[in-house]
Amino acid sequence: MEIPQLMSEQYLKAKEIIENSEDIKIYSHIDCDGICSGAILSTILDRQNKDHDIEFVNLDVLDDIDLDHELTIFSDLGSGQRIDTKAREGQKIIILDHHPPLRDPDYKDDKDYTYLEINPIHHGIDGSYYVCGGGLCYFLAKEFGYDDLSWIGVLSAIGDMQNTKTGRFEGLNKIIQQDAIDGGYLQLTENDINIYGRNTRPLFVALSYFSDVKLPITNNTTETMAILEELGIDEKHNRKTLNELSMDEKVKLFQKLLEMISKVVPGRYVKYIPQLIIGDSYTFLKEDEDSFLRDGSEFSTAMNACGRNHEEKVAMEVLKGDRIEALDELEAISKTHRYNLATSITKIAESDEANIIELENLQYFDGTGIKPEIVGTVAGMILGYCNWKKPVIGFAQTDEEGLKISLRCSRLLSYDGIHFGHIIRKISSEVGGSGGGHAMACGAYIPIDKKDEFIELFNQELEGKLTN
Ligand SMILES: [Mn+2]
Repeated sequence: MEIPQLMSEQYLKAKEIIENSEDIKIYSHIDCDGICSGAILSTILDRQNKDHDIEFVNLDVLDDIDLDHELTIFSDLGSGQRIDTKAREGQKIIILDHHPPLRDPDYKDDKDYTYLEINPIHHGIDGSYYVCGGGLCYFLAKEFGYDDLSWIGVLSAIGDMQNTKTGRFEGLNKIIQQDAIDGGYLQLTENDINIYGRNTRPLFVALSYFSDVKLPITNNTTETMAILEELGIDEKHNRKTLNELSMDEKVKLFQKLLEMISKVVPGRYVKYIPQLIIGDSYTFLKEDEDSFLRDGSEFSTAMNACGRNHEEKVAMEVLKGDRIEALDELEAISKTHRYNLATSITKIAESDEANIIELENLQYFDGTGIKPEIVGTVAGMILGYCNWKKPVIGFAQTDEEGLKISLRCSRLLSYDGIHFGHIIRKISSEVGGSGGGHAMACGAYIPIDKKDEFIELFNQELEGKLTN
């Protein structure tokens, strides 16, 4: 795939607009993709000696937003929000977003302000798998000649889970990946074993988090140690990381996982098993050998940890090159984040109370006391304690009236064709809320008194769609 001609022209135009503006504001999203987008844009503006202000925001603050600057740039958001209602004559707006757009491509035509929206969907390119916010910003950087930012584009796509369908990048993401490889920033290992924590977690710990299917090793480190011993990949007394395995050892581990998973999944899922174990892995070559920044997944997790704790700027400074102060802060934030997650998991899944309620087609837990920002991550980790054949839904109160909902499920369900992001959008709007997201990780906000109704409707909606 190449960048469509019309899109290239848009990038040229975006560059011109930036070059001719002095007073610039950036709004970007609070997740890894949004933070990467902000870091790329901010770097472009720094290098162009443009004063600018950047703010990382939730989607809900954007509707009817006041525009106070000559140029406002929205990245990884904006397409789906009414950011234009207060635009004044002569102002300029650039949107770099990959989410479903509210406005048509010809929207700009009769406006008395400059409006430029670069969205792959306008060009027939799927924004879930072929390019995300950070990638769109990278192509702008490339227009300025800043190819060295390609690795941030790759990181954004990892964070945005653009590779979940096939385990590798496709479409415009592939161009970004190639730029990063050519520039010496990225090492791509194709068809690697794909288990989180390759650089920093001992393998016996990393394996115990396997939760797409409930295996004997799931949440059971005694069992993972036994298996590593059986496979003879244990000579460092269980301190070896995935990264340190030889090819031969990886093959053995792959076969073992394949065998274990095959035993427990129904026939229709068998063809998806290799995808659960194997995928491309990404190593950032400019990072220190033993740093968690070296592995793409671990780096993106740290970015998300900052987003969930309202410390996006720390994350951005790390991306922009501060590996001293900002990196220290990033480590501290990640540590606190991990502690908060562990405490939440203990409370919900490891206590004697029945905190996880299982219905016919879903299971849910009440996340009272859990920060709404982390309830999704918690739901993902709870999955290992639940029935993997159904999604897990967590609820956390946002204020007196609002409830945040987060859903996570086994990748197998999404490979099988279920898109929970679409389902949650539908059901949440039926009860007066809003939501959306990915096939296997999504969320919504609903009025607090609609919780029971939401659960009931969701459960009904899934009737007949899951294998039991
Ligand atoms: Mn995004």
